Amino acid sequence: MIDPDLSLHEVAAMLHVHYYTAYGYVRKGLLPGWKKGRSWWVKRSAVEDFVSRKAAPTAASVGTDASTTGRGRRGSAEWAERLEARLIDGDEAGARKVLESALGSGHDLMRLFLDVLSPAMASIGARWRAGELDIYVEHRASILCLGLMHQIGSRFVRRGVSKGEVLMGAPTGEQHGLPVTMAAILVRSEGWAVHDLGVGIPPADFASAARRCDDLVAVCVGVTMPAVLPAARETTTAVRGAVRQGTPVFVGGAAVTGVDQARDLGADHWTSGMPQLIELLHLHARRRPHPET
Ligand code: B12
Repeated sequence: MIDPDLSLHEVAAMLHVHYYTAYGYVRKGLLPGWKKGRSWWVKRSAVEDFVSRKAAPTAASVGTDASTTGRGRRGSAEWAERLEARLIDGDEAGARKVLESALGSGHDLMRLFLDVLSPAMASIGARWRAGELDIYVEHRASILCLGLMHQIGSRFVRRGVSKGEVLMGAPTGEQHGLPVTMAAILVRSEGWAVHDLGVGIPPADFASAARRCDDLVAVCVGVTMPAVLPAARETTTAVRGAVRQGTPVFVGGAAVTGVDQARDLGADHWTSGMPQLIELLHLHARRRPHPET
């Protein structure tokens, strides 16, 4: 069946909305589209999907509370369960559909990653540990997640002047790159130029990556495995010797549980989550001297 590409004017006419409303849907990732030259294009099937999602009953229309709409905690948990099932089956198209539908039901990128994708992966990890899932199922789910995070995340990259560079990565011994990449995509979506170095970075290499940045706002070291904490400490020490005084070093991830531990690892800050990290980055971006001075 032919699935034509529609211009944003055609999309706006089809949805009976203003051109800028259609543009907003695409920019917020509610309607999957792509840019060719100076114009945005959307598949007709994507517009039809969007219309059917909008027509689905919502809390307001059926008189239930917000926790059943897909926006509240219970809603997120339901999306996470659906995603988990698709990931376990290795069903990429199905997993993408779940994520697109969760976006359509009101999740922004942050909530999508933190409340839908992350719990789905945590549950897969717990089920692997309990011997319920084979290791290949977990590996396949991780790879699918990484691809989907990049695909969806790329739609949320802020255009315009960058707020500065942020370096992110995980030290030697760490193989959990997905948490760092998730954090990197979320920070990028807020307007920073993020260098995601991935995992297993020796301290000296982390430091030389920091040295090469012209407009560095912060360095973020991610640790998931407690066994990697000593390597994180070596990393913060090496990085500190390479950056301009006052450039903050953050240590975070599942293995770091409090501010005292983060300080002991040589970090300036610990944050309990991504929204707090982004708030602190904003603060530091405002305080830092201009790169030329
Ligand atoms: C996928 C996965 C893997 C994949 C990783 C693939 C990849 N590319 O990342 C592979 C297969 C490689 C793997 C390997 C192992 N894994 Co594993 N893995 C997982 C799993 C299922 C998901 C991890 C994940 O992506 N979570 C989702 C992320 C998004 O959540 P998150 O960690 O909370 O991340 C957020 C924050 O931490 C934050 N963040 C991250 N970095 C930073 C940095 C800063 C500065 C800040 C502020 C925030 C921040 O941002 C993220 C978004 O909010 C977890 C289960 C779980 N409970 O998480 C187990 C889990 C982490 N793995 C575990 C284990 C034991 C292992 C292995 C030892 C298994 C083995 N026997 O070989 C190895 C260790 C490898 C190593 N040395 O690192 C255990 C860890 C237990 C522990 N506490 O020690 C877990 C919890 C599974 C379990 N239930 O036992 N694993």
